[in-house]
Amino acid sequence: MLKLIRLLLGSIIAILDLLTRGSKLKRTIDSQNQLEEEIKNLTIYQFKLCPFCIKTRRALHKLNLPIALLDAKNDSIAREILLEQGGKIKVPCLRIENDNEVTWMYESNDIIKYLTQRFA
Ligand SMILES: N[C@@H](CCC(=O)N[C@@H](CS)C(=O)NCC(=O)O)C(=O)O
Repeated sequence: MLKLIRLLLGSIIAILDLLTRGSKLKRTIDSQNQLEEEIKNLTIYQFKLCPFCIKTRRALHKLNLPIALLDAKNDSIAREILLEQGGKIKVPCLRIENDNEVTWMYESNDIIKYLTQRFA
């Protein structure tokens, strides 16, 4: 029953999000291309209907950041990697790869703040 309510609420939030999304941040073709190179070492582990993930995807849309998204509910490999390397199954989680170092950032507010500071 709780699962059904979550599914229903998640679906309503996802539809409202799609209907109320504003416009994307506009960049020149060159700066968008450069940014797309920079975001290649970023990945977001998420669930489709999690409200915190929807909030994060909304920020990605606004910032025009086509970061790779992995479905940690249905993709068993992504789920296992999140658990083993990130440390827990909690979404959204941003994986940041810098040279030889990998950081797993949990908490939607922290993720949005980090992306906004870096790319807005
Ligand atoms: N405060 C966290 C809350 C994240 C959260 O509670 N995510 C839920 C999904 S909505 C989760 O990962 N639950 C673990 C699970 O379902 O296994 C945030 O803002 O990111």
